[in-house]
Amino acid sequence: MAMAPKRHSLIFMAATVFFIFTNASVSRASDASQTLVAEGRAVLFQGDMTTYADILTANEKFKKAVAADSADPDANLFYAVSRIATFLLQNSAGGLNTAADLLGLFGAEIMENRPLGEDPVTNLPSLYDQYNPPDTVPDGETVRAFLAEKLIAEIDAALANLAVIPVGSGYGLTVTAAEIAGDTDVQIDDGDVLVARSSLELLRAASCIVTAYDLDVDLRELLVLDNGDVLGIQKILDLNPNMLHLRPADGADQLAAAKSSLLAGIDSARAAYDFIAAEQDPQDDDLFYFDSYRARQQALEAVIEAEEIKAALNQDRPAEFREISEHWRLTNDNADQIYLSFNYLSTPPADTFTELIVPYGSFYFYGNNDGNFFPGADPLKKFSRTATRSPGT
Ligand SMILES: [Ca+2]
Ligand SMILES: [Ca+2]
Repeated sequence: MAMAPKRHSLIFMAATVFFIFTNASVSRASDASQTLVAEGRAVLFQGDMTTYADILTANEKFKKAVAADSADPDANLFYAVSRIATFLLQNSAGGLNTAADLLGLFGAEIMENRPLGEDPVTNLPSLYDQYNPPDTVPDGETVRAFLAEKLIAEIDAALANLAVIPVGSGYGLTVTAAEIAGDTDVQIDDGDVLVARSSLELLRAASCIVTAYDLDVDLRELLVLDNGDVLGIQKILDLNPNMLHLRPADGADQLAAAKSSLLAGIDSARAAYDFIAAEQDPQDDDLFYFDSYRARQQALEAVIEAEEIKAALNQDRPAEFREISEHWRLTNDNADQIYLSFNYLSTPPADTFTELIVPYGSFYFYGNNDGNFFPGADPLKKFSRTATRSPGT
């Protein structure tokens, strides 16, 4: 900032001073959160040495970073991820508050001090190679209530963290090669944030569906009997006549919540696909990317199927999946021929032919192609678009 010359009015100087202090206080908060983020990263990224306990320590740093500056996108991104991991890994001080607590009731423990990559969970107790459920196994309603209250609340909190990240404004974060003891940096961008959002929204939808139904069964009894193959599913239902009935109190609301989470998850998945498919930078140092044409097509097909589910839900009709088969014949002046067949779901792939190796010579493309059939980047410009389609060749 330039110094205010002496002749400027007092008001101007006051405004300047105000600006300096405002700025300073903003950057102090930001400095604090950035410092905490850096400390969290230092704990989290120790190459091969990082343990599950380090994630929990880093989570505390990221939590404080968000508390210091709730608008810090890096702090919110790291906290969104680490808080979900912590929910899975950390036993609470008492009661059933985390997934680790739940696992403990079923007889397995989290081994915090194992390095990442090793299984963080001990084996379930067994007897004669069968699961031997301890007396602490909760009843079905306890598990349902845990999912409905604790899990969904944690997902919502992580989604709120992700909502702070200004998707669409070129946000980016780089985890350096040094941090992960890798060969390259890892770039995180909107595509990855959208993948995370979609995953959480879909997990939320699944949780809402499960918790809409009555699960008031004696799980331990069920597990013990099931070991001996005594119970068929009909017997289970006979013993628990209310099981899997929509809960009168909140079942309908839970299903409505499931629907809105599902729709949001599908929208985020489409946005993630569109963003990643359009990325122009080298992708092999990105977090989520398509490592082959096939992987990209599979992702696109999954998104198209999900969008059909969305349309069906919105129009209150069954989802309909239709696969279209196309058969094409390419010929050239030498009467050489190439036959191509491909299948797609409702929307033609934009660049089906990108991996086609065109033999020597000038090939003609035979089809009822109006030039819009293959939108987008179009390698078919190599071909003359003339003549007729040869279906079913
Ligand atoms: Ca890149
Ligand atoms: Ca990317």
